Amino acid sequence: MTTVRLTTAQALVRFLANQYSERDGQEQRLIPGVWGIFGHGNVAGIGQALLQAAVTQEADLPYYLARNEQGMVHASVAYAKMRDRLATFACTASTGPGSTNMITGAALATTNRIPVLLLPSDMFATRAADPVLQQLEDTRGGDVTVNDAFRAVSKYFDRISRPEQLIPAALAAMRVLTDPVETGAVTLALPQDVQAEAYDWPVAFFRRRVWHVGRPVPEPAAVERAVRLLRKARKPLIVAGGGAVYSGAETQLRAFAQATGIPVADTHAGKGAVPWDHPCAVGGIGSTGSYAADELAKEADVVLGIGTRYSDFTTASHTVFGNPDVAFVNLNVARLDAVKHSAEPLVADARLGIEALARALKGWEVDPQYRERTRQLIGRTREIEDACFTVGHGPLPAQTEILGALNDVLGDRDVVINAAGSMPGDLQQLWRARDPKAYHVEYAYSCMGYEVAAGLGAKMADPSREVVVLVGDGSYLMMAQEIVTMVSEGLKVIVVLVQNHGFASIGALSESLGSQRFGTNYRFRNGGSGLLDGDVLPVDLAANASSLGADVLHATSVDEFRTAMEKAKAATRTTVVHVETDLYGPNPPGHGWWDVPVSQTSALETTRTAHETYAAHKQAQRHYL
Ligand SMILES: Cc1ncc(C[n+]2csc(CCOP(=O)(O)OP(=O)(O)O)c2C)c(N)n1
Ligand SMILES: [Mg+2]
Repeated sequence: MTTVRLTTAQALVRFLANQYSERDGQEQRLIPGVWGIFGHGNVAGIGQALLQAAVTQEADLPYYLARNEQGMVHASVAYAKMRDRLATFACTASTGPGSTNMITGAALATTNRIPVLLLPSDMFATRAADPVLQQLEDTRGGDVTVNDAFRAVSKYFDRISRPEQLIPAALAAMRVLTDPVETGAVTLALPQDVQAEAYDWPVAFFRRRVWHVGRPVPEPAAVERAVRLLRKARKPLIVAGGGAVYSGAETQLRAFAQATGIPVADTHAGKGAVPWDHPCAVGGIGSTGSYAADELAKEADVVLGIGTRYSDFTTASHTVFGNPDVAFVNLNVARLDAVKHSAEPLVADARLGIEALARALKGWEVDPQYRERTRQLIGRTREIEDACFTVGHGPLPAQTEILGALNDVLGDRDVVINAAGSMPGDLQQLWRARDPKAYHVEYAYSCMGYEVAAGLGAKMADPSREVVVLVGDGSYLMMAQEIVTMVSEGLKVIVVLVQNHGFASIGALSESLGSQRFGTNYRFRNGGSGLLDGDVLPVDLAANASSLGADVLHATSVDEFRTAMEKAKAATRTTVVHVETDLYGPNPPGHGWWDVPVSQTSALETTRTAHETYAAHKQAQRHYL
């Protein structure tokens, strides 16, 4: 056996540089680079290996320096989302805090089912110098380290305590990353001494490997059962989720909807699979759904879920599907999702599943009255949307007006990114996407701080697109530092920073739940009340963005915002458009409910009233059995 002597870290770098994914005959690098922040634990291990690769060109694995470890995981996830999960980055971090900073990113990746390879550094395998700086000394056992916290949020976890363990672990990691059912965060914890340890590696470990990303075919009997149910439907409704996008099923879905007349509602991850102005497109569904989608969901007798995990926002906490006899057909590559709501499961790739259904349903379509009903509901929905875009609110504009203007000025291929706050709900109802990559809202983990870092990753994934990060002041304050990385990498992203001095989202939620917006405003503590309801803080986030190296434009009205956006589009550098909006809305009208429990007993009148409302809503909640 031919071997080559390398450290564990050098071997990992060489291995990663030779991994490819392939789907539909198209190959691409599975791990095109490594994000990292060095400290003890990786500086002389993976760090040395990446340097050696760059200097000797023995492996092609570029290194990117992030500013926050959580940020680099978000950037990698955004990259992978843009690439339909066929490529992602590896992320290396130093021992202790550097590594545990990646845990939130890991949870986000796994919750969203998006691949990312994490390489936290770990304590000495030899334990020669224990306890080292940043080491957890656990009385329960000498092998417990902070990296064990990754286990709960990783789809595969391994600790490489001997060099040769890397061989099966690295292969297992690639298997999980490229499996559409299993994918998520994959963690290989790397003890710092093992990273630097030399071993004679079989050369075959480093051969070019192509990981085929499959399109599982539906079982004919399952198609038959699904079609039997669909043929009986008088009021069917499609719920298109992320699976429809990752599978690249948009052409098939559009044609299927057109042919059958089944209206298509979408989740955050599925928006854009069908363009907003398609005659069957009824918009977002659920807690923050559109009027048309939520009305159709109330009546639907058969729901065809395509690539959706039916989160509580999609089902309005199990209330949106109101027909007592509603039945489900779930086309999903994951059996976990396919069987949800007692569905007739169709376990398959979304594209192949839709093609099979289309063949079996050829010639079948909904009644003309149902098409007409859909058309009318869409008409009413347009009026609601247009009213949100033109409320003429003052003196500060309403957020919905800003979103309307943004939608106007952006092109079909431009990507809008968001994750947390009041904007995901508004976007779910109002955003008009034509392209499956144009709407990039992370709403499985809804993680504040995702937005700016994700903008970086999305731009790297497709530099030909304009990437627009929409971020609230709260989210910006949690993590804006990857602006520095955009600047250092010469990447142009537009950041629309929506300043409303607090949490519009949680403030409104708190109020609706009888908790009076407690603790949700960014204000001074009031000497009188002792609450955080004093004056607005003298915070200048525009100056902050400028200090990080971005160009900054200000807007205080919708017209100024349009002008600023035109300038930002014409710019070649990362540009932050700072716009002030009204914390108190108005927001789009709500059509769906969200289950957030209210205190059953309270000394406060507001809470007691809210609990009555809560109890009434709770009545509508059901299991779909
Ligand atoms: C990391 C993280 N912490 C807390 C939350 C809970 N949360 C959801 S939205 C929100 C406030 C967001 O504020 P901002 O970004 O200003 O958006 P706005 O609500 O004002 O639109 C909070 C605290 C979260 N989603 N993520
Ligand atoms: Mg805010």
